[in-house]
Amino acid sequence: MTDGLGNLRLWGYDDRVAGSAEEGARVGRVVQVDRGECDVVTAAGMVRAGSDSVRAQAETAPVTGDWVQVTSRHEVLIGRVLPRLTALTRRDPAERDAEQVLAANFDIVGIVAGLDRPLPPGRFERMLVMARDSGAAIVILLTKADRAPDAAAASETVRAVAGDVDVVTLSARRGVGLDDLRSRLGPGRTLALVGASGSGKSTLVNALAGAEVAATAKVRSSDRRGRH
Ligand SMILES: Nc1nc2c(ncn2[C@@H]2O[C@H](COP(=O)(O)OP(=O)(O)OP(=O)(O)O)[C@@H](O)[C@H]2O)c(=O)[nH]1
Ligand SMILES: [Mg+2]
Repeated sequence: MTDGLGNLRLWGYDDRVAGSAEEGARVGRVVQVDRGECDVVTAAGMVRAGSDSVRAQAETAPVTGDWVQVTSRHEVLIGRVLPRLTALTRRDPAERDAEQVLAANFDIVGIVAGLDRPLPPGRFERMLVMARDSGAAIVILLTKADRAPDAAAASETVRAVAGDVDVVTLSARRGVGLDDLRSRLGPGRTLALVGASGSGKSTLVNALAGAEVAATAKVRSSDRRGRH
């Protein structure tokens, strides 16, 4: 931890990232994207970075989770987006063949579904396909077990559809299943959550963090990072 990168390692910086960056480049990880600007965590702390103005249209636009090279002459800019190790993508509904990348470089993707309502037919399978395509490990997270009349039976139904994918039943309210999920994470590992609005993603993030880091309950149309 004497190389000044100790902090970045907690954000997932490792030899694979180091190996894909140019010699001497200042590397950081995009933790949030909004209105064409990004919050990027670097060894020196968090910086607000614009996308490089000379970036060609065809070049990769940064998404949450990307490792990037930043330059700072007059303002901090994102130069190169490093090759993605994993990515959640979906077809752009407007452009039939264009793929939209939602998030990158997570180790695990959690498909979140609330046990307080029936699984949306088709949607669950689509999320499973998206997760399989991402290249990351997958876990199905069944939330709100305290709201299900028979959580065990509901979990069994999901297991039948899920095949070899692990299923964890949780209740953020009662603290059930959190240790199981925590044991799959750890320093430097990144979890991406996908799931319908209201399925309990933000509540889960807050329960894991032990702090109110994500707003819950209200549906926010302007904020769909890493979601589906
Ligand atoms: N009873 C119970 N309610 C829960 C649990 N987890 C989440 N909820 C409730 O479910 C509602 C939606 O939860 P959110 O965490 O905001 O859902 P979200 O998936 O982040 O939704 P969007 O941000 O709209 O995509 C909130 O009212 C939560 O309090 C749980 O384990 N038990
Ligand atoms: Mg939310």
